[in-house]
Amino acid sequence: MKIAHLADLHLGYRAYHRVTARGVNAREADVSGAFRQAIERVIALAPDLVLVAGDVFHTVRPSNSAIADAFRQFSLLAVSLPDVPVVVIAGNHDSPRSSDTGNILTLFREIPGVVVVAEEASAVHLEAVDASVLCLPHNALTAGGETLLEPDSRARHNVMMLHGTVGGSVAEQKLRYVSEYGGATVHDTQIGPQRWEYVALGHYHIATELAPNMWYAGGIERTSTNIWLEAGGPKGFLLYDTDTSRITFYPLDTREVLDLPRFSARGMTAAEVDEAIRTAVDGVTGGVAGKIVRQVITDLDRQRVRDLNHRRIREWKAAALHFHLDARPPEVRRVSASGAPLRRQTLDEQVENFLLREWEPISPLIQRDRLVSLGKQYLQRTGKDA
Ligand SMILES: [Mn+2]
Repeated sequence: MKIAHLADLHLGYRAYHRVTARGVNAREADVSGAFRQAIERVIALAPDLVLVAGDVFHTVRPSNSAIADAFRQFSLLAVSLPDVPVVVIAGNHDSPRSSDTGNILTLFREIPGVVVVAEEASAVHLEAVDASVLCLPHNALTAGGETLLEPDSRARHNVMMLHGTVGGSVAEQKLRYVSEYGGATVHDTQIGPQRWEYVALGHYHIATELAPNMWYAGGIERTSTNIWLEAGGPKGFLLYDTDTSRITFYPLDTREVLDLPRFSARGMTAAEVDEAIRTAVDGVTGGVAGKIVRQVITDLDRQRVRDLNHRRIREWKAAALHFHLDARPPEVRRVSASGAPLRRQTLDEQVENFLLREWEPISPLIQRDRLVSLGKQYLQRTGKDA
């Protein structure tokens, strides 16, 4: 049996202020384009089963255009592969906190062949392929109470799909950073990948193997809170063949995101800093036009930021989809982070950690990543020790 495994589509994600010729946010259009490509590839691959491991939408209340887009693509998939079941679970991004809000994903149940599990853990039996898919959407993992994670002995194929963070020593080594907040954690011993033919994971945005038959598919575009951490690798989806235990990653054509190598401006004049930035930008193959680019410069105080060649920086900003010159002043005040003796937090990091981990947004419309970058901008403007 061949299983196509997609996750973290984040349809309706928006960032920056560029719009397409049709007035759509450029990044929303990118994500939509990546999904279109993914569906096209899946149709061409004609797997026996399609799994979507959560975060179909970026928000609990996506825009009408995002909903229409998703409906169109899932319908196309169903029409093109009429005998192939499609199982979708909800992730933390598309699960409302209150169950009476209702989940938009349930709309896709109207499409023949599409099964949606949005709230409770549920084993979906698929006659067509004689498979049982144990589905653990985000809310099933946060609801508390024990869910029995047992394969269905009557089914020929047993697959598990969950949206959350996997705990355990292997996962902790491989998931290099906690990129996604608000997810539930399941320990790998609870899952027991050896008991399943395949375990399809969603939530972590980089395609990652936790066991030969247990993978995060990663997102189809870069929509994490900190996209710079996923700048390097490709985005795409997976195809797992249960007969050969072989996994294949299918990369998608996505917009380039470049985190230029950071450097310290200690002891440099503004002109020298200018020169270093120019060298970095000139070194970008194909130039920065249309790309998402960041240059972090540490130990750069406000005075020298003011003296930079802003005309040229504006040109890069105009050419790129997003060009972020992230000038970080010398760190004067450092505070030890609790529970991490070797790690010292800067004020910037404290603000980031607070806004991302501790603070509860008062409205789902608040985009945490934008709030963090605003917070950092304000810190910088104080010209103090941010
Ligand atoms: Mn996600």
